[in-house]
Amino acid sequence: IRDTLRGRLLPEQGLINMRGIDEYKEKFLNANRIIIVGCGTSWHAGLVGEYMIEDLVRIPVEVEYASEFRYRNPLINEKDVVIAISQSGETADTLAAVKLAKSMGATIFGICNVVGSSIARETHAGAYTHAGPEIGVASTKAFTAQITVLALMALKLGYMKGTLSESRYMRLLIELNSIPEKVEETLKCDPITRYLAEIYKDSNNALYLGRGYNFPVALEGALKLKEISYIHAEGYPAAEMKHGPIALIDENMPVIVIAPKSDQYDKIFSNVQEVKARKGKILAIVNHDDEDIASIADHIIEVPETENIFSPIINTIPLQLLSYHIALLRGCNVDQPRNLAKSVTV
Ligand code: F1P
Repeated sequence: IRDTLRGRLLPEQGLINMRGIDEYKEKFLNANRIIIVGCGTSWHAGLVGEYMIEDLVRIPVEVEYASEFRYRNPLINEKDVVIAISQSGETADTLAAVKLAKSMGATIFGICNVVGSSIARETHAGAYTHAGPEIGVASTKAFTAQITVLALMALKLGYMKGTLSESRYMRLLIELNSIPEKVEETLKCDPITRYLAEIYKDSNNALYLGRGYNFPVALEGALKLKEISYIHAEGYPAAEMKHGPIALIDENMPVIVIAPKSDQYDKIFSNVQEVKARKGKILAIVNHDDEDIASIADHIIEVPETENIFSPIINTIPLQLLSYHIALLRGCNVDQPRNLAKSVTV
């Protein structure tokens, strides 16, 4: 995250330095809509981006799996801006989606990690994540870096468009600058996740719940568990639980709830109560001073509080660590999970 922010975030001067945005400023500010495409983890980052951009910039955003977008004959024109997200920059579906949107006149902005990769070369402009090489197949630090780039973009565009007040802009800028320290603090939860992995390692299923900015985090937490531990897991918006998944809850169903302080805290507290009433086993990700959810959850992992829009960066970390420790305890190869390739180029 420090490398992603370096040279881009200058809070003392109230500036965000992103050349790719400056060069295509008119295209972004006059866009009819922004379409974000990506696969897997990168698609989850795109969902967080949707919430950020619609919240701060007030431009409609759609997020699509590149693998669907490329085949479904989408309607695109020159007033659309497409943001393509890919760690490797080589994912075949994302590359094909970019080429299709470009041929229909859209402006393409890339968020890639690998400099000079195929997707980066097809874009009009972009921002590298600078997350360093991802050693394992499953995308981890690339995810938090992608969200960080999306946060920088949303802040900069919101400020330029006037949809974000100067005071909120400055407050968010200062908070974003403190995220690297908060990430370091969050990493101290490693021993507790190791301990919890022992408890949860023999589960056959898991349900991840979050609301708002932390709904995509629930999806990503579930994907990490599937990818490296081979445990079936599903991510769901907590409010959707009552429309189906609640039927699955009993004493054998671990439910991982992402529940930082936010304006939706009371609502997620009642979701936790609903799970508790059905004897689900609850592991909650909460802020340090949490009382309500902490008092009824079976286990908690405490993380530092931050602005709601940056909370996915923090809350993803304990979920990644949990999957990592569970995978190790189950004897899985965390760097090279079965059936997965680093970049899916076919
Ligand atoms: C997309 C992705 C990863 C996943 C796995 C397969 O890659 O789905 O999110 O962890 O490695 O590929 P990318 O387009 O972000 O490189």
